Parts: sequence; C-alpha cells; structure tokens
Amino acid sequence: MFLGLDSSTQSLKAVIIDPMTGTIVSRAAVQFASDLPEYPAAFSPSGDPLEKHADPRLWLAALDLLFSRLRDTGAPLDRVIGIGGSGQQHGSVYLNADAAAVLASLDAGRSLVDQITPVFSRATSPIWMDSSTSSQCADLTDAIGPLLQTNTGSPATERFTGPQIRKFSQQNPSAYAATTRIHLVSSFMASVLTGSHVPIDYGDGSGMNLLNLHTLTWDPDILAATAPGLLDKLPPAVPTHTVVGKLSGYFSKYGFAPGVPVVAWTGDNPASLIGTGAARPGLAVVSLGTSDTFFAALDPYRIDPDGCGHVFGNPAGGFMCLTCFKNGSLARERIREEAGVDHAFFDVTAFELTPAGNDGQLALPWFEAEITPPVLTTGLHANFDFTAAAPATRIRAIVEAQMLSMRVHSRWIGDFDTIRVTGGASRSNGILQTLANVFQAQVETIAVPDSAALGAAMIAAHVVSGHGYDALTSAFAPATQSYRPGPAAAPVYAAAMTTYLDLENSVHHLG
Ligand code: XUL
Repeated sequence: MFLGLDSSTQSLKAVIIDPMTGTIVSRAAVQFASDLPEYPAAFSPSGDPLEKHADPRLWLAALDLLFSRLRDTGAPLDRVIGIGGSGQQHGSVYLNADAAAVLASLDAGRSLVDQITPVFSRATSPIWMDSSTSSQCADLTDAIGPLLQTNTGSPATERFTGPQIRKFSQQNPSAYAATTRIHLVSSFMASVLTGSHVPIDYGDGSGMNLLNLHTLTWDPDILAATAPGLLDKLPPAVPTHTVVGKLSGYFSKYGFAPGVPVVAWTGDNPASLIGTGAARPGLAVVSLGTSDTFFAALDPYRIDPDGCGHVFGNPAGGFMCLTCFKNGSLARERIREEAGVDHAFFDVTAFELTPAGNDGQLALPWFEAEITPPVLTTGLHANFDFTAAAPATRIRAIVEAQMLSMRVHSRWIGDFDTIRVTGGASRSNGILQTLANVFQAQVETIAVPDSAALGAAMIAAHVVSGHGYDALTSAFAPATQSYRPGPAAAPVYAAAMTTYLDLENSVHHLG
C-alpha cells in the first residue's frame, strides 16, 4: 500500500491506495482553520495586505495530528511500503545550521513542533498567496531580462520563491545569513519525514524562478541576482521519481514499519496532473480549489507569450504548463454567503434561473490581488449594478467571468477536446456545464476530489514498485461523469469573450 499526503493551503490530507486490489483504503484530513486555529495558515506579519505568510509550525502540528488520526481509526499504516507527497507551491521554510542534527535525532516522546521550532531561522513562511515582492521582481527582470522567463519557464513572479528570498535577504540580512537551508513546503515536509535535508523535485523547484529548465540545475546568474550565497542554502534539484530517504524512526509510534522509502515530494499541481490521469499531453485539467488552476502536460517546452502562464516539471518527465487564478473557491464562497444562499442554490439552481451568457452581465471577484491577469487593485469589478441584481444573476456573473478568464489566459497552451475537473467545486453541475460551454469541450469529473494526495500516492507506487501510470489512472481516477458542450452556447460565449476582455481591460487601467 502507498500513502500520499498533500499539504495544501487549508488542510493536510492523506490517501492510502492499494494498487493490487485497486482500492482506496483510507482517507483522512486535518483542516487547519478548525483543527489548528492556533497556527495561522495565511496572514500578514507586517500588516501589508499584499503579504501572506503561514506559521510553519502549522505543518508540523498537522503531520502529528493526521498520523494520530490515521492510527486511531485503524488505517493500515504498518502495510504502507512507500510514501509520496505534495505541497502548496512556492511557499518557503527557513532553517538554521542546527536543523540537520535535530531532524536526524527526533525523539518520539516529544512533538515535532517542540523539537523543530528552535531550528527555524525565520518564524514565518511566505506562501503562494503573497504578492508583496513587486520591487524584487523588477530587480530580477532588470538584471536578467527575458532570459528569466526563457530559462525558468516564468517571468519574475511575486509569489515565486526567488523574489521572496530576495525580499527576506534585503529586509532581514542577519536572519538570512543565519539561514543555512531554504526548503519549499514540499521538500520541508519530506525532510521531516526522513529526518534529513532532502532535495527539491523539478516539479515544485520550477515554481521558484531559480531552476534553469534547460539544464535542470539552479541557474548561477539568476541565483547571483537573487540573494548572496544562495546556492549553498538550496537543496539539490532532482527528478520527482527519486527516493529521497527512508521514514524516520520518529514515526514508528504511529505504526509505520521501519525504513519505508519516501519519494521526493512535489507541488500540489504537478501531483494533481498525475492524480487526474493527465500526465501525457492531450488532456487539460481544471482544479477548482483555494486557487483555480488550469494545467496540462506540455510537449514541447514553450513559454506563455503573455507572461501569465508558467512551465513546471511534469513528475512523469518533461514539462507541464499552468495558469493560476488566485480568487477561486474563497471568492465563490464569499459571493454565496453575501447572496445568502446555500450550496445547492449556488451549484445548481442559480444556473437554472439564468440564461447562458447572463445577458452580457459579468463580474470579476478579485477580493485578493489577482495573479492572472496580474492586478493589485482588489475588489469586485462588474459591468452591471451587482448589488441590485438577483442572487442567481450575481452567481452566474462570477462563474462565467472566472471561466472566460480561464479560457482567455490558457489560449497559449492550445485547444482541448476534454478537460478533467478536480477540487471541491467540481461537485457543482452549474460550474461544470458552464465550463463545458465556455471551452466547447467535454468536461469530466473523476472519482477522487483530493487529486493531489492521490497523485502523490500514485507517484510513490510508480517509483517504489514500478506500477504504471495508465493502470493506476484506470484504477483510481476513472472519469465518473461527463458534461457535453451545448452547441447553442458557442456563439453566446464567443460574444461573451469580447465583453469579458472589455471588462478585464477596464480594470487593468485602474491598475
Ligand atoms: C500555483 C499556485 C497555487 C498553489 C496552491 O502556481 O500558486 O495553485 O500551488 O496550493
């Protein structure tokens, strides 16, 4: 059996799969807001609303809590023979010179938080929701020019780890100097599991603006422009298909067998590429989570001419492309709550009460600074009187604008006949039918909503025991429902696209 973990923005999830029987044996989750409210998951240490950090003790406490829940509910942890994982992308963890010794001698009688807290050289971890590094991005663009995007797959990007490291090194040079190891959330979690500093995989490493995707090594010129002495602080970069260590004896208390291999952790989106069965080019995936993302395997390597999309390593080899929309499910939830309606109304009824195209009424819910397109002016931007409109009209205006934005900003990747959808909002018939109509593509849902944790378990099964991805996909990620595009909707959304672009451009001007 194989364990997949996903340390995301709002939760830590576990999935245990048994490829011999094709069954999901156990699932468990720790919800950060309700289970561990003492450790904030997204806050601003300085008060700047563009800054978003997490308390890294959260991830340690969540790991102990998740494993104790799995043990207490009788999950067969003793039969796990490989562990994989994924983390929210771009977030970084800063450790001092004592970290290696502390990780290597974890005492099962004490908690991870107690033991590891003293080795953080930075008390907080910037996460992917942070957009406070515009000036560091400008520095990197000035220093490296277009080669930054050509080589790393992304232009200088606020939430990416390189600009975040630069900001830390400028604002707190002594704490930066005391930092001997900088991990991503993914490699940090894998380091805790193995009790040693482990490498960063290409999938998540490409979300740093530091990894040269042509050489698959840290780019010396970009590192030099980012922060002093950075190479010595970074773990090596390796393919995702690498066993990075064995499970630390600390975790025996939860019932694990000794020495279980731990496979390199990757980013949540690269893991979802595997977990949705989209490792090969041809299928696109829309993940409707805290952020909405659109991604697909990419062959050959190419970059977004508009500079909004990214290229990451594909865990199965080669590359994937991704476009990220920050205002995803949290924005939808806020609109639903403000409208005073339940999920059934939001997911279904609102779409029955309103026509496709919403009579041209669109609204962009950019309550947080948006990533795609990059807009720092927060707020709701509508082309009609939003507050006076009926709840159903407001809901369709938001969902259609989100889907049209996805269509516009993923055009560089190409057209797809089939899109697979994952994440919490993939339960909404209204959203799925709208997606099918806007893209004029078949939309499929899959059996498991937590596709990142599933993908991590599939990666572990592939690397440790040689299970093929095709067989794993048919067993664990079959399509369960499909939505066909309505041909009558094609001209409606072709016209809506123009209306959408007018709205987006008008907000950009506020910019
Ligand atoms: C991707 C991104 C987000 C996070 C969410 O670039 O920033 O999707 O990975 O966890």
